[in-house]
Amino acid sequence: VTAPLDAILAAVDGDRLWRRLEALARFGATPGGGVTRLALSAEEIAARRFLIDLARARGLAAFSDAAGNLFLRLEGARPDRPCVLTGSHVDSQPRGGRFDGAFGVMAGLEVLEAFLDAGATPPVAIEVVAWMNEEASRFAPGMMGSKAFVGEWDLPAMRSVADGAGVTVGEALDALDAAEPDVPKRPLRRPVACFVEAHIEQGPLLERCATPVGVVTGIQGTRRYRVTVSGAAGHAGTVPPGDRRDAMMAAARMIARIDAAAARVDGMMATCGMLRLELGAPSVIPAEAFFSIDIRHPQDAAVEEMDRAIEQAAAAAAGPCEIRIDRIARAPTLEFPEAMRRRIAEAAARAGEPATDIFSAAGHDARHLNAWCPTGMIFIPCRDGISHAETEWCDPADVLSGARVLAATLASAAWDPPGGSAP
Ligand code: HGY
Ligand code: MN
Ligand code: MN
Repeated sequence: VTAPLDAILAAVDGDRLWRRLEALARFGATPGGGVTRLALSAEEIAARRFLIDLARARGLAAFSDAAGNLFLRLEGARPDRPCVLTGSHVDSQPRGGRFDGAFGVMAGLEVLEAFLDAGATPPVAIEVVAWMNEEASRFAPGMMGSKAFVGEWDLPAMRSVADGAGVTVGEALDALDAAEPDVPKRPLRRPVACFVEAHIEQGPLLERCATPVGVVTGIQGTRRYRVTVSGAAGHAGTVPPGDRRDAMMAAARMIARIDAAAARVDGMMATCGMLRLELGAPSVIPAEAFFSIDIRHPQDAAVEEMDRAIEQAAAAAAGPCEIRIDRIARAPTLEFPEAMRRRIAEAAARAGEPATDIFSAAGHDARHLNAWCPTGMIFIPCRDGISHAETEWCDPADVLSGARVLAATLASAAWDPPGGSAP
């Protein structure tokens, strides 16, 4: 039996999808046209309710799990068989964009509606997931929901992580449960036939080559750190130079060395995006500086070398202060399976959408699913490659192209399921 693909593709409605993306962007909307919808925040809980209502209005089922992942399910002819899974995340960076994550979730929902409109019942269920805390901006490290789903991180450890206000993931998940008493839970580590994540590129390459669809070949490796520099508070004007233990100046020396080390490695991305000072008062010598380091590179050896450079930078910069480096995340460069890349490329051809291979510089939940089941990703362009910013934008025509390739890929996987989950 082959998929009624022409009917499904004809039913993919770009206008409906675009309206849904606009509606989702209202949850946590910022004056600058972006969104602040942090993981497990009131804004994200409201956005999830919007998704659950949309799904139920079409007879789709909504589920969640102990890690706060949300699943919307189109039943298949064989409910007992592992489902085909698609989706991404609806949590955002602070003043982030309205397409990062959201495109993958809304395009997935659009595909389920296209199946319904085409009267196409897939042989196995197709589910759209919104992973909990992909972005790491409130609770670090990110991708908590997908890590917990595949068993890469245990729930008690995850629940103990606190945000800047001292609220733990566990407390936030309990508040989520209270807001979703009508959403049944299913176990983590469920068998899945395959996972396909649609996402904006968050870079400029597809736009530059005027190609609407990217077949993602892999994701570059990364390491994430938190650094605590400890010194001593004091009067900015009276503590003599030889007695000062200025945590900010030591942090600045260390960060300058990290910047110089990264500049020496072609293609190394190093970012210190978060810095908090104690006290943070202009005429008080900072007793503590707390900052993040995010390094990324396609070669694992380069990331390892940068890791050593970070250690050396701390030793050289500390002076009279103490420096503690906490490694909070580490992920090697990965390649998606050739069979999934080929399936997506063939789906693009079947949908009549131009596509090209592209490597992902940004991180995605698909990284963790790739260890669990056959996994692939579909990219669409975003304007000037801008993301993690309020000005993130997409062309509606590309949004439709991406959704059509996703539809063809999910239909192909449902009618001809690839391998299957890790045992
Ligand atoms: O940081 C990342 O790569 C992802 O966008 N959270
Ligand atoms: Mn994302
Ligand atoms: Mn992001």
